[in-house]
Amino acid sequence: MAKMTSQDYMQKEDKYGAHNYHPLPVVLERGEGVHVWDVEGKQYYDFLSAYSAVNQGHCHPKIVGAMHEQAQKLTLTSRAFYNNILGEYEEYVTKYFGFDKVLPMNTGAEADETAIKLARKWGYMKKGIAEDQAKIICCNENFHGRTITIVSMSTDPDAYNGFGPFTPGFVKIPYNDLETLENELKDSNVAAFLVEPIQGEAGVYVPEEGYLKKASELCKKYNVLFIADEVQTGIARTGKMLACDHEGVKPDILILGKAISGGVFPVSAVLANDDIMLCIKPGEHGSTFGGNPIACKVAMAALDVIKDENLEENAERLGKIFRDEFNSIQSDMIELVRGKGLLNAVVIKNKEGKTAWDVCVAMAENGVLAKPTHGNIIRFAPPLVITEEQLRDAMNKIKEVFKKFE
Ligand code: IF1
Repeated sequence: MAKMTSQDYMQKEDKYGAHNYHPLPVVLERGEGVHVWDVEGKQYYDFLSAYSAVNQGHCHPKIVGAMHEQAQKLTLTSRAFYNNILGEYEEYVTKYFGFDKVLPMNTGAEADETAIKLARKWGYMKKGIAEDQAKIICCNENFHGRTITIVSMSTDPDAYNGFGPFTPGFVKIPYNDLETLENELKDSNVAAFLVEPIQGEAGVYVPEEGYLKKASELCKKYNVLFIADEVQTGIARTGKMLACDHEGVKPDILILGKAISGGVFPVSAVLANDDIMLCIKPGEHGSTFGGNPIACKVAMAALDVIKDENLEENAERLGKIFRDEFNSIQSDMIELVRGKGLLNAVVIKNKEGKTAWDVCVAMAENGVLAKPTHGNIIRFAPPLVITEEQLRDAMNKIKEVFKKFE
């Protein structure tokens, strides 16, 4: 049988798969480190990292090895019984991030949902909020996942249109606006403030210096939990282990996902101290796969790699080079570059009908993969294992593309 082409693969997905995505016309077959290859053998730099899940690079041998080894012993017990891996992981990850306890889940959305349930429980049991009256403050242009409760917080019509009715109890305020936050915090029914330290999906919106610190102080002042969704910004992506670390902020509840497993397996986690975490009692929350032995082994290996390979420092240093190099590109399509560490975005100005999508298609042809968000913003997030030489090589390919559009 003739070898299938990219076109064949795309047609098969179109015929048999739900149309809930509009991918770039690239069919990938293999990944290693910062590179991926398509079915025709073309090599690309991956500058999306599966939306910051592959921070440790594709198919990292230590992480894949951990999965392979555990998969041959015990894959899943459910939480109906104990196993010899979960406790080891729980101790490892709570000490790694400095919290009393962890509630293990699988996807980022599940972790956000867990954090919302935990905050409400704490509101009723510890803050004395009247039953079913708990409110959670969230930010305009947020992205926390795709469940009905989470899109009930969304201000993006594409995320919520046609999915109502919505979960009540969310108060939406502008991001990076401390005055509005304080006004809303005065409502004694507010249990928590849920925020992304940098808004990823919205287009890598970095708040003003001191925003997170001040917001967490205001939450303390009004006895409201500060919840950091670090699913995308965490695990060294912004040049520190957590984006909150840039301001020395310790969230009351920390949400992790994506790169906590290096993109090898679905792993997410909610971390908190006992006074919050113990508000959920046996039988009140759970997940079939949450905290399964493979997930635990994979996550410990993935978190080891972050420290072993100094990926925080690498992200910090190379992120600066990336932004400097991008700012040196002379192109009237480049409106601005913003980001922290290796989570960056470029705002594109359309030119003669050419859009961010066209730039991404041209970059793919030139061997660099990235994808636009919200139409005119291109996010650039390579694996944190990228070397300076590879970064500069990729930048040269990107510069060639912008020169073509001149
Ligand atoms: C898609 C976006 C990024 C997240 C934050 C929770 C979640 C995400 C801060 C939920 C997930 C993913 C979802 C994926 C694309 C990607 C994405 F464009 F959708 F928003 F990264 F910016 N909190 N983000 O960024 O985690 O349930 O997906 O494991 O839905 O297309 P999840």
